[in-house]
Amino acid sequence: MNKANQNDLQPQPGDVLLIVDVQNDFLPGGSLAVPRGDEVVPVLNRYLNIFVANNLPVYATRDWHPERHCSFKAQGGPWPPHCVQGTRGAEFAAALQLPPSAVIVSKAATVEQDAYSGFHVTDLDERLRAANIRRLFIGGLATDYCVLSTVRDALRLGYRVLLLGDAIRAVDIQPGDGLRAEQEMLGLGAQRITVEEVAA
Ligand code: VGL
Ligand code: ZN
Repeated sequence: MNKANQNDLQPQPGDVLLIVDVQNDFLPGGSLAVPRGDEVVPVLNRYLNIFVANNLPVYATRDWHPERHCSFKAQGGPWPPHCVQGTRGAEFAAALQLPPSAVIVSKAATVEQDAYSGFHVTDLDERLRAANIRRLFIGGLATDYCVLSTVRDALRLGYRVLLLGDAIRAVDIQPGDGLRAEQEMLGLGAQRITVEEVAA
């Protein structure tokens, strides 16, 4: 890779780190565990260190459901109860080193409304625009649901997306769902990166 391209991967003003749904219920032992979901945490901590050291903003989305949310099986939805507001399962992974300045974006927070994308019925786009953000470094859980939806919306809204290929994991209800999601995101214009390229 040439030097110009490499420099381009260094986080700079206009960039944010957007961490998607790294919550206990999506980790091993949680009610909607993503296989090897815990593996994203130490890698995200490395991205976090880089962003914090450079005084760059960090955003974190969270699935934030009321009890009896429409996406739960008892209500006819596809999922076991997960990320219920105020429960331990809805908390961010304890080992995730979010800075105090991190902006928390809650989604799917009413019974009748589900949202995989961090942009869906939130003020995320408004806030990013107000802060002159043009480029999003996106990682977290799960590749084939909330990461995919968030990346689709980000690209549609005109942001550049750097997909943290080493800091995402998939539910993979059908084998290959995660890989297909990744292919779709790259096809739509996201660029896959790893922390070594950013730290270089
Ligand atoms: C998610 C399933 C249900 C996610 C959220 O964060 O990817 N997946 N709710
Ligand atoms: Zn959910």
